[in-house]
Amino acid sequence: MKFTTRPTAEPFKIKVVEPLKVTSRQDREKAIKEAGYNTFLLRSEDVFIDLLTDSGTNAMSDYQWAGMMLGDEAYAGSKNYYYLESNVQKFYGYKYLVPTHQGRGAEHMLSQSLIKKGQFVPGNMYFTTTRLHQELAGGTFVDVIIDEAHDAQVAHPFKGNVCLQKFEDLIKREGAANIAYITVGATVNMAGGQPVSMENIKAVYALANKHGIKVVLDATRAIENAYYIQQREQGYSNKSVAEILREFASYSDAATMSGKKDLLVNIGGFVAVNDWDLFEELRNMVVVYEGLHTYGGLAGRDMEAMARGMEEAVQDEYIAYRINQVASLGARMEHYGIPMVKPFGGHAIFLDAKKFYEHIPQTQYPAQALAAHLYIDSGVRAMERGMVSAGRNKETGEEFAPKLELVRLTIPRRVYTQSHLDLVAYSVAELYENRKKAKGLKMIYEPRYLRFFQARFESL
Ligand code: PLI
Repeated sequence: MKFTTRPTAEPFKIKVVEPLKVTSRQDREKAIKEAGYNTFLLRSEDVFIDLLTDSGTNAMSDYQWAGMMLGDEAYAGSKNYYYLESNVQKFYGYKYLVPTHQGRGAEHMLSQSLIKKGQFVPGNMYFTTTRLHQELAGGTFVDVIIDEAHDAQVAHPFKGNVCLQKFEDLIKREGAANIAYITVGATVNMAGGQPVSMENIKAVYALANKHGIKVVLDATRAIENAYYIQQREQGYSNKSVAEILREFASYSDAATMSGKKDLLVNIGGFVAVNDWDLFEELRNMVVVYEGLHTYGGLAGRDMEAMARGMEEAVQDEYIAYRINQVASLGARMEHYGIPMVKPFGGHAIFLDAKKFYEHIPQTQYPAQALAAHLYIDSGVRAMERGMVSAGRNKETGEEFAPKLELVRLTIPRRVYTQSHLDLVAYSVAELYENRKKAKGLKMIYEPRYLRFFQARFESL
């Protein structure tokens, strides 16, 4: 094969390897049946290429592993906490830091601190754990993302943007006092990893400020978002990702963070704020739910690894490689005409299961079925992001039928090589060729919360 463009190589080399178990199709058919056709219930051992999530599945560098040996495991005042705090101030610009065991620990405390029963919480599309914590605190989530985000095919450079009109209408309808805060997720996971523009977050911040409403950034993948701004938004092509990130975060009052994504670690998160009173409230709460305010459920070594991961994640060469590796998987599958969310997202390629399995009605969970079939074909583990993930309306008990019925092929950072991703593309293309024979699923067990994690199915 002749190259038509200059290949980009990984800006690192491999020092330690983890062998993978090779299984037969028969083994995999048995394993997925035992797992109730839910990829969350598979044993990791039985998975060949694990694209379930990019959360906590990243490979750490030698610099981060060296930092692990410098863990100061004091109960109080660990030096790793102070280092993490100084890096959060340097790279994100927030004044105060409360570490948490992971992102949902931060969401829990922030929701409980800021939401009064009956208030509304607008956001640019829901995320599962974020919305659940808002609801558990007595709030009601309102989706204020632009309409384009709900259409898998429409092209838009910043498909994660907040629709200012929807936000303003909500303020008019319910009154600013009934709005707890607005969350801006960057990039937007459930929309396919789509970014938010600088212009948009700036405008959201101005409108929110005018009405005395706080802006909370879900900074989980904000570094990946910053790369898109550098590549796509006028006036930013000469700025570094680090500079863009700092400006982006400046248009918010607080952030929740799952360090398990952008920050290249296996565990960790935090909530960061600018307001002293809110910090006081969070510091009181963290000792009840997570641990002392200088460790928040993390070991000192975990805080060190996260602080060091932050330094690596904002490097322009690294982030360009990261986003381009994901895009190259999408480009490969495009040759086979596979229906996908476009433009390609930052952390994952999302297969459009409604289009892929046109003959399977949404009530038979085509995305859940496609994820199971992909595992059977090649041992690739993906995640359903459709009707099963959307859950039920908490008032009526009816199942939500989201417009987007997707399978997410999520790429862990610095873990898989190009040949791994070639195999993924090949396997998806095979399933697409034989799609007419595929059958849907029936749910036979449904847990009360976040049902996608533990629900069980049978093949129809
Ligand atoms: O998994 P946590 O608790 O560290 O983080 C929760 C969380 C918050 N916000 C966003 C945008 C997420 O993507 C997120 C977790 N995402 C997971 C686990 C994922 O697989 O995408």
